Amino acid sequence: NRMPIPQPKTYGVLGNIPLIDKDSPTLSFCKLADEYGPIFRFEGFGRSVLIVSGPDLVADVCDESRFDKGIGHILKVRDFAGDGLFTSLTEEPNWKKAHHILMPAFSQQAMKGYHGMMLDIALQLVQKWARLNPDESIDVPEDMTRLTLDTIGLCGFNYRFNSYYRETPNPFIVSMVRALDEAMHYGNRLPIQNKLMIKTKRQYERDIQSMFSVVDKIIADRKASGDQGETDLLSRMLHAKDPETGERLDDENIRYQIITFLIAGHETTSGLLSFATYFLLKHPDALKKAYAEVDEVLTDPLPTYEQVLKLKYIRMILNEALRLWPTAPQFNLFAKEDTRIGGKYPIAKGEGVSVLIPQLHRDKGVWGADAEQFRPERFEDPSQVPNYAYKPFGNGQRACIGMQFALHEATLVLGMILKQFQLVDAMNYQLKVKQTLTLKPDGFKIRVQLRDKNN
Ligand code: MNH
Repeated sequence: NRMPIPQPKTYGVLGNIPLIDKDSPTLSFCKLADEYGPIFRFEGFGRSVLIVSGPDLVADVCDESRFDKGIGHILKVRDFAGDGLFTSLTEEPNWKKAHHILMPAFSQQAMKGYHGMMLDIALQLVQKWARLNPDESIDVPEDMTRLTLDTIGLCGFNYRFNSYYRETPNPFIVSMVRALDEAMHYGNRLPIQNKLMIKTKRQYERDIQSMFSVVDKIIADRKASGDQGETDLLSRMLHAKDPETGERLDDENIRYQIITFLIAGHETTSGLLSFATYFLLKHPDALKKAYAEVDEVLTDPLPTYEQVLKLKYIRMILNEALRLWPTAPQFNLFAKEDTRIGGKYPIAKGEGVSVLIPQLHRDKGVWGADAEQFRPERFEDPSQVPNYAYKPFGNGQRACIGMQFALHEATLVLGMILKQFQLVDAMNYQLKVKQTLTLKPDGFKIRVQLRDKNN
């Protein structure tokens, strides 16, 4: 039972590329999956990848004995994230070393240590919103990005981006976003096009140098301060030894990890908070339950670590938002050997696979006929969640290290927002999803009113 793998129509040397909207590749892949099914071949510029979204096929490629993380699609990001956790192959020595050293710093237990710093930044958001005039609206993704960036800056290396005191992003972030954008577009151009884009190339190199100098200074300053504590990620990276090799991370690798946390840690979580807010605005029943929960649990002026853990319904809302709009919507693998996916689709050693998460998360066979509906109750009973068809944080040993961090931060801030504000859909927002590296609701604005006034 060897099955041929379908492939959409090709356009000469361009292969399947013309079928993809450059500004939202993942949604284009989802449309193709509707037409071509749970697995199809996609070709562009001489490369070929299997786009997989059927639950049984995804479960099979998640077998880590036959498949491992691929980085072909993010190779250019290594120009500035080097062999940091996100952009390294599993076999590179620094992956395992950093994985061992950093896992404890991202455990649920470790969140206790970050809670106060997360609260510091969340208060800045809540206070900003509380001081708006009634006719002023909030750009939700922008304010959520301020929050997540400032949070990882403070918890990561005791650095304040102070995004709530700026209209435009910090110069470091401007460089980072521009370099990321260039790294993502680079691979979709012909080599000759890339050669001709001299200005873009110079800007890219300048951006990378300026990121390096900011981060290297943070590391040098910390070393000079003689700190021995383990309050943030940076001090852990400077002092902790890998139990397996007895070695510490070197300064260059620490630089790459810091840049990695900034990239991986802020857009995804801000997208999650933005989508969750969007869904609450459009689902009054869920919003009502969420209000009831925060009123019952958040009884002190400031939420405690333990209270955040009790916000079960808020967590369910976040889980369901990540089901419908997983903000890191694809992850890539390669076959470690010649094998068959799901026992029938042949794949050669070294060939690439991309898991199309939004399509997997909306499979009606697994999630039911109402798979397209926002219904947090799906996550009420953890034993009823089909985990093999729910992969918002990736898979296995290469899954997201920041999951607890993101969920604690997001639960805390969503709880604090709901405790204080009534959300107002002043523009009757119609969802438009925008993709950079991650997904976000584009142009999403709301207004808020203090709840006390209305109760
Ligand atoms: Mn995160 C890997 C999603 C928040 C740091 N993250 C991944 C992967 C997914 C993912 C999917 C797997 C990628 C792959 O296989 O190529 N991450 C998310 C989502 C959120 C998120 C949806 C928020 C919501 N991630 C965070 C935060 C941090 C972080 C917050 C750090 C503070 N993520 C990482 C790192 C990796 C990763 C580091 C790479 C881990 C590894 O391979 O060892």
